[in-house]
Amino acid sequence: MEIKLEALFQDKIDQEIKIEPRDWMPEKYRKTLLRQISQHAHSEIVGMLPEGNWITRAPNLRRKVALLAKVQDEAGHGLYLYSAAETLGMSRDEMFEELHSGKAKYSSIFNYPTLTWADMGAIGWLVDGAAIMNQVPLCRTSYGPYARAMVRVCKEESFHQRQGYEIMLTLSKGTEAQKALAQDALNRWWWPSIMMFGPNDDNSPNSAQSMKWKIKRFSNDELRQKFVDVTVAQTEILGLSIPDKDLKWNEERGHYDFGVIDWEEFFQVVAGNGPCNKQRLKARVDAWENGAWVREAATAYAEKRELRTKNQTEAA
Ligand code: BYC
Repeated sequence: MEIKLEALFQDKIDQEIKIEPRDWMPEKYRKTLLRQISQHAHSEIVGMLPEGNWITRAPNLRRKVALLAKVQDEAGHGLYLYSAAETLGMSRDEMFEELHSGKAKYSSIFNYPTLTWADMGAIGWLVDGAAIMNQVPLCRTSYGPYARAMVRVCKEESFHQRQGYEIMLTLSKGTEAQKALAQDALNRWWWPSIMMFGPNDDNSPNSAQSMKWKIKRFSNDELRQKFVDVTVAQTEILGLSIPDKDLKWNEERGHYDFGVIDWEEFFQVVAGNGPCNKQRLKARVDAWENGAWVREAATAYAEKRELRTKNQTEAA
C-alpha cells in the first residue's frame, strides 16, 4: 500500500502538481520540508539582528527608512515561513524551542559581525543577492504553501538587493575613505556569502532526494556558480575587486572559475563556533523571554473575547 502511495506521490511531483497540506506524503518528505522551511524561517528572524544593529546609526533619514523597512520585511518573511512550516504539523512554539536550544540550524551567514555602515550595503547586495539566487527556484518548489510564500519573499528580496547595491554604489563613487569602506566590506562578506549555498554537491547529504522530490530545483554548486557569474559584472561597475586571486573567466566552461572555499570555517560556523553564534542565539532567547508578557496578554484578551461572544450568542 505504502509503495503504491509513494509511486503516486512521485508521479504527481513529476507532473508538476503541487503537494498540499492534506495530501498524502512520505514521512521523509514531510520531515525534509519541515527541516528546510523552519531553518529558512529561523534564518529570516536571526537575519534581522546584524542589520538591526545599524538602524540607529544609518547616515541619513532615507537610509534609515529603507533599512527599517528591509528589517521589517525579514520579520514578515519569518512569519510566512513559520506558517508554511506549521501546515506540516509542528507548532511555532516547538520550532522556537528547537532554535533556542541550538538544535535547529539557521544560515551560517548571520554569524558574522556588522562592523561598518558599508556592511549594510554588502549584506543587501551579496547576502540578499545570494538569497534571491537560491529562492527564486523555490517559488516552483513542490510543496504548495512553501512555493506560494516564496513568491512574495522574492519580490521583497529584490528590493533589498537593490537597496544594498545602491549603498555600495554611493560609497564606491564617494571619497577614498568611503571606497575603502566598501572594499573592506566586500572583502569580509564575499567568502561567507558564497558559503551560504551550502556544501559542495559531493558533500551535500540532502540534495539527491530533495532534487528528486523537486524541493530543490538546482544543486548547491549550480546556484553558487550562477551567483559568482552575475556578481563579477556588478563588482566591475562598482570599481571594486573580489578577494579571490583564482577568480577568472573560463572560456571553455562559459563560467568563472573561483578559489577553494574554506569548508573548515563553514562547518565551524554551522556547529556554533562562528564569531557571533552565541550573541545571536542569546538575542533570540532574550527576545522570547522578554516577550512572554505580550503573549500572555494576547492569549488572555483572545479568551475574554471568545467568552464574550459565547455569552452574547447564548443570550440571543
Ligand atoms: N548555513 O545537504 P545540504 C535569508 C546545512 S537567506 C547553515 O546541502 P540542504 C535571508 C544543511 O541544513 C538564508 N547550515 O542541505 C537573507 C544540512 O544540515 P542538516 C536562508 C547549512 O537543505 C537576507 C547540512 O548543512 N535561506 O534567509 O539540501 C536577509 C548539509 O547541507 C547551510 C534558506 O534557508 C548554511 N549556509 O541544502 C535575511 C533557503 N548550508 O539540516 C534573511 C532554503 C547547508 O541536515 N534552504 N547547511 O542538519 C535551502 O535552499 C537549503 O536548505 C540549503 C541547504 C541550500 C541552505
